[in-house]
Amino acid sequence: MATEAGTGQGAGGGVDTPELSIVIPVYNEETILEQAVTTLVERVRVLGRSFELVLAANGCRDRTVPLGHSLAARFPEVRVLECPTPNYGAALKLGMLQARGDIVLCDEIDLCDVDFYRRALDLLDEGRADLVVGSKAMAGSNDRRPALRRAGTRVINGMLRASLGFRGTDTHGLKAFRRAPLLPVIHACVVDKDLFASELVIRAQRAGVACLEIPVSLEEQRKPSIHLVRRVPNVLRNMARLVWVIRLGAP
Ligand SMILES: Nc1nc2c(ncn2[C@@H]2O[C@H](COP(=O)(O)OP(=O)(O)O)[C@@H](O)[C@H]2O)c(=O)[nH]1
Ligand SMILES: [Mg+2]
Repeated sequence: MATEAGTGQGAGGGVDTPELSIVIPVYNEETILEQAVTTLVERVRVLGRSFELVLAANGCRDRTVPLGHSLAARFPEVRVLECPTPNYGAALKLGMLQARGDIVLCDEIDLCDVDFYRRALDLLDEGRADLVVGSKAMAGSNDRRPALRRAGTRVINGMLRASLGFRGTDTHGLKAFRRAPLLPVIHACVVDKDLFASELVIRAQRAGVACLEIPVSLEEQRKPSIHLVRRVPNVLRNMARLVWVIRLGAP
């Protein structure tokens, strides 16, 4: 069962229905959490839109959760959600479902890419898309992560294209969407961990949601919390499950 802590006075700088919900799953991030959140809140305030920052933590064994609570006490925009077991996809899904903004921005604590928010918000405002995906692999992107991780992105997305008819270059990481049209898509998703984000984008495309990819630049501040190789068995298992439920229409 998930629990929540915030300031008790509502999010979005004091409003209960902020325009934007920024959702960030966090796992054992005590070393960068405070600096990342402080800088992000300052930079998003400049956008001039009410917002909440939802930190979706689960299974943390370090001081991430108490630090999150002290940040929620300092900044009225910050909310902390907690679940017991480490699971990136489950945390992201919970954060999306608990989000109150008309627009949801999904980010990662080692990225905090406000430039992506700006560009994606323009596209959503102009009605050019209901889902904007930040791509690390399309023309114009600048992915400065190590070569193995860049290759991993290309392999996984190649497999998603071949096995699930994905049309695009990336499904993981930065996203912005209108909450209302995406809610049924989020509810339809069945896999968790790394592949939840991919399932969401693929189901959105299949449901006819207007999706757009835009290039992003990124450089990580630290290594990923779970090593790439340790993620592979779960990714393959969930990919097979997605082929089963999406392609073959199994229950
Ligand atoms: N709640 C939660 N967040 C996670 C988990 N694993 C990673 N994250 C968060 O997801 C984001 C991306 O994780 P990262 O380790 O950088 O992996 P990357 O996406 O491959 O770069 C960060 O904000 C992490 O704190 C998890 O098991 N649970
Ligand atoms: Mg990362």
